[in-house]
Formats: sequence, structure tokens, C-alpha cells
Amino acid sequence: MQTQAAVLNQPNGPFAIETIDVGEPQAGEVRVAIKAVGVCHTDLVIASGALGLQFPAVLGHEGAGIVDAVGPGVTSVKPGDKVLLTFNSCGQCRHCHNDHPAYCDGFFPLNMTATRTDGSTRLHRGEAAVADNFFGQSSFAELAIANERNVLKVDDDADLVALAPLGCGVQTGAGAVIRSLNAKAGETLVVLGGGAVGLSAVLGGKIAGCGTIIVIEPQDTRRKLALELGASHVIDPAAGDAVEAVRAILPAGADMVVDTSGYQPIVESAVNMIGNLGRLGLIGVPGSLDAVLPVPIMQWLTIGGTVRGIVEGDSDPKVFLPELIAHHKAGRLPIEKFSKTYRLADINQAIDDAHHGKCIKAVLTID
Ligand code: CXF
Ligand code: ZN
Repeated sequence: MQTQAAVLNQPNGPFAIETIDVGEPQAGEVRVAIKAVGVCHTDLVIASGALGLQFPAVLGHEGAGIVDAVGPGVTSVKPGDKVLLTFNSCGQCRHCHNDHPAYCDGFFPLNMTATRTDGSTRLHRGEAAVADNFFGQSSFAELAIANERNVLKVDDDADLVALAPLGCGVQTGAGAVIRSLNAKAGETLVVLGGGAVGLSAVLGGKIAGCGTIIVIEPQDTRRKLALELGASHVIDPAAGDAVEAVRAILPAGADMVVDTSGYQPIVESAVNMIGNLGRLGLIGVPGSLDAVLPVPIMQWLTIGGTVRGIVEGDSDPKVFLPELIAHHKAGRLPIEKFSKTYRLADINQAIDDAHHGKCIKAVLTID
């Protein structure tokens, strides 16, 4: 079969809308007619080629759509079902067995572009293979091949455009607070960065009943939105020392700090925002694989501090995504307040707008 896809032919794009070939779903696979797909910062980091992406490639990992066909052995979804797509995992390793698929032993091969184990690829352009299987989906396309483990059936009346970002950015931010850091009612939270993941962390904090929620974000429009979504305080890091500003609000330091910026100087400052028994969660992908976080040993030892790396908010998608859908239905997860829709064909404009602060979460739509 053929499909239109946003194909990346060289580092940093542009993405080209091209007609490519997509195969039949094989054992355990699910072919999905994509109706909406969010753009996540990780797509853009991978698109830079710095981590070794082969070209041409199809990225996209917040897909949502309607099952078009299923391969042998698939039982949990059927053609016509509405589904959300999320990250992939093996289902066999001990972390998958312990409900921690985000730390699956096979996470990287299963979520970065890769051929099937028999060497075949799901996408082709003429005779040439197209790098696919990004987060087990490559959903910047009208048709995507996912796997039974990374699709979740949703209700027939589910709003796929609204819910698509749950598959990565929203579950990452909300899950970081609710699941990874196990936020308790009344605890205090500092969120570094007011993008889609940071704002989702704020919403996760509200859901968990956090008291003080402080967002540190340089863009004025994002600070305003953070307040609208439930932050109690916002700090402009350009206005002065962010650690002092946090300590002015929380003299004993914060119970939780979540970094979504990946910006080394900011993460380093977070070390001094933490109070006794505080937890620092690292979500933001740094610009370099060499980025390090120096932790002052004596200070950290005496406060009993924890530093946690976080992937996908420790989500177990088959459990956590339905919870998030219920929060969305109840108005506690108003993702639409920070999403903006574009046509798939306008993907380059969407990315340009994101780079220029004109949109927070771009969601690409397909009829
Ligand atoms: C990624 C960030 C880098 C580690 C794997 C998960 N998050 C999704 O965009
Ligand atoms: Zn992502």
C-alpha cells in the first residue's frame, strides 16, 4: 500500500510530504490510519541527526488514529477501533513484568528507528528502505505500523486530536510528578520549563494535590498559562537569581523539582532548590550526551536528597493512559489549552512556530 508521510531526508529537515510504500502488518503489528500526531521535542532532537539517525526517515511518536489492519496474533484491537499510540516495550524483561515498561531492557532498540528482527522494514521508497519504527510507530504519516503493546484502544467518541499528546509529552510530565516522584498532597513542587511537558507536570501536581507549585520559565505567555493551569507562583529566570526566588517562596526548599529544560546551568541550580528529603526529577533531554550534573555530596547527603532520571513519567501505558483520559474527561487535564493544530502538510510551519514560541504543543491532523 502507499501512504503520504512527512519524510526527513537530511538532518534538521525540512520534512517533505512524499508518497511512500507501507507494508502489511506482520505478527503482533497493527496498521493505524493516523488522524492526529503531536510533535514532541524528542522528534526534533532526533531529527538533528546528532544521535545517529539514518536518512530518509519517518519520525513522530504521539500518534492517534483508527486501526486499519492487524497482523497475526493481535487480539486486543481490530480494524475500526480508535487507538492512541505510545512508546514500545518488549513485555518480556523483568522491568516490563514489574509494570515498568519505560525502563524496558529493549527500550532503545524498540523505540529508535530500527528494522524488524528479520531485517525487513515497514516503510519503503521505491526499492530503498525508509528508517521507521520510531517509538514503535513513525506516525508523521497517514498510515503507521505500530505494535499491539504500544497501541491502546479508546472509546469510539474519544477526541483523538485532543488526546494524541498523552502518548508521550503529557504522560511524561504528569507521570513524573504522580508516578516517578510519587507526589503527596500538600507537597511543594518546582517545575523548570513551561513547555508541554512542564505544563503537564503542573497539571500532575494539581491532580496529586500539591500545595505550592512554582514554574520557572523565561517566556511571559507560558508563565501566564502556567498560572491559569494551576501554578501558584511563576518566576522569570531572567529577572534575577532563580534559587533565591524559590527560597523566598519556600525558605526550607522544595519537596520536588522537575527539570524539563535539559539545560545544564538550570539543572545545576535545581540542586540548591531542594529541601530535606527532596527529590529532583530529570526529564529534559540535554543538548549533549556529555552533559553532567555535579551534586555537592555533603549537602546532598545531609538533606537526604534523591536524583531520579525519568523516562515517560514511569508510565505503564495500559494503566496510566486510561487514568489520564479520565482526568481529561473530568476537566483536570485541559491539554487543549496548550495545543495548536496544524495539517500534517504544514509540519515545517508547526516546527518553526514551536521554535519561535508561537505554539507550545503542535498537533498535526489528517482527515
Ligand atoms: C524520550 C527522552 C529520551 C529518552 C527516551 C524517552 N522521551 C520522549 O520523547
Ligand atoms: Zn516524546
